[in-house]
Amino acid sequence: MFQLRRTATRYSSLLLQQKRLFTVTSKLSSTVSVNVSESDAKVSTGGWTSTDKFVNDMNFIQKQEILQAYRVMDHTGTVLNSDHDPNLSKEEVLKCYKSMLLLHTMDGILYDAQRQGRISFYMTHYGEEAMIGSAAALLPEDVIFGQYREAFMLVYRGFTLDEFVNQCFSNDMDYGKGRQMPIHYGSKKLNFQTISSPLGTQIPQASGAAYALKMSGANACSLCFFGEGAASEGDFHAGLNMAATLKSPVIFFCRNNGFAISTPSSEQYKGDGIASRGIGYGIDTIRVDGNDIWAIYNATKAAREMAIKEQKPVLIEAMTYRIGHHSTSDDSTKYRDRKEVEERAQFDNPVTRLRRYLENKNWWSQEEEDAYRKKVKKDILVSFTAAEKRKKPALKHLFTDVYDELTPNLVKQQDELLDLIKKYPEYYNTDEFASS
Ligand SMILES: Cc1ncc(C[n+]2csc(CCOP(=O)(O)OP(=O)(O)O)c2C)c(N)n1
Repeated sequence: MFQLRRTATRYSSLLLQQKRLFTVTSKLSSTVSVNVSESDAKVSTGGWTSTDKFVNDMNFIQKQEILQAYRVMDHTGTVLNSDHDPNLSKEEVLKCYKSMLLLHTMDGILYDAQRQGRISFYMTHYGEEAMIGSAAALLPEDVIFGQYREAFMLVYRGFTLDEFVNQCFSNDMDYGKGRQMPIHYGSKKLNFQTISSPLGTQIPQASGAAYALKMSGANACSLCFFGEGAASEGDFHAGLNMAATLKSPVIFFCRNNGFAISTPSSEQYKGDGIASRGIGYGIDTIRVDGNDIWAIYNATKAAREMAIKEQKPVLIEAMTYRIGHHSTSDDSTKYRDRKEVEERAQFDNPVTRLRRYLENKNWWSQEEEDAYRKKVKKDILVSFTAAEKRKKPALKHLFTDVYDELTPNLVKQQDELLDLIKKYPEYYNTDEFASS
């Protein structure tokens, strides 16, 4: 009892300190507008004192009905309720469709390149191309935190083919200086935080970034992508709770594609997917048809508005299906029926849906499709060939960038490496590395 009371006192004093901190921050800088309202900083115990909150019946709750997914366009490309058609211009719709085709073509070439041993790893986006709707609904100042299957965002924001392939080849033009596996893209210019391999790390980071945006008074949000598998990580819960309690403008975007490598979602969770968890954390939540670009577009646009205007997090769960293997290190025929995959690819394909939408409007033809596919394939191969010929990053970058200046132990390690290379040139050919 005594212990409990002490913890409660400590918790309230922490909250009070937090409240004081907000006040101090606002007093310190008159130029920084702090969007934390007085009521945000108020201590609340949940108000479990009034008798109408208590009952004499003992009920264990098991929620039966599932949250339905919002859909705008069916698999024939027909908009079900015209009020929900975002009515983007021909140019805007074509930008989305062409981005899908480019991504699809790049995935094919880079996947094969890994099979030929020319790059070390790759991940495709097959089946998840409709996610591009989220890119179209955001503004460039919104900060993106990806998991790894989100190259669509970069394609849409204008990451060049050279930038994609230089990263996948880990050559001297790779922004990460060859320190990460392929597909770990990042772009400061495009507000796309660099991908990191351990699942879930990006989730609390996105909450933190959103809180920083809130504190600086920016008119922007952060958006965090993750898979339903990554939502089993502890970081997911920490990130959501932090954003909910600190009322931070972040869109949590779950790509629920049914699998976490070989683990089907039926073995990943027993509850109603990831959406139910958003509700549990007091976060406004929507489930959408993840193969419907317009459902994703509308939901993301509305979520962005809510997140920024009302300064709070929003969760979107997009229900889709991973058509490709998890990565080049996976063979999905070992754990799922090939026929099921073929059926999904044929009958509920996000690219075909948008293509039909375009055809219904007479905005696209087979000739244009053939010509565009041919052009992007050629462009990708030109970038690919150039990237493959470039040197690897300079060896010194094994040691740089962790500290501002190399520490004495790193200098020692670097000297040892250089001595070794000098002593055994037949084993350490440095010709393929850039000199600086
Ligand atoms: C902390 C951690 N555990 C395990 C892994 C290995 N791993 C990489 S991807 C992956 C599956 C993730 O599935 P999901 O989040 O559903 O995303 P999807 O690949 O389906 O897009 C696993 C287990 C990892 N990278 N990090």
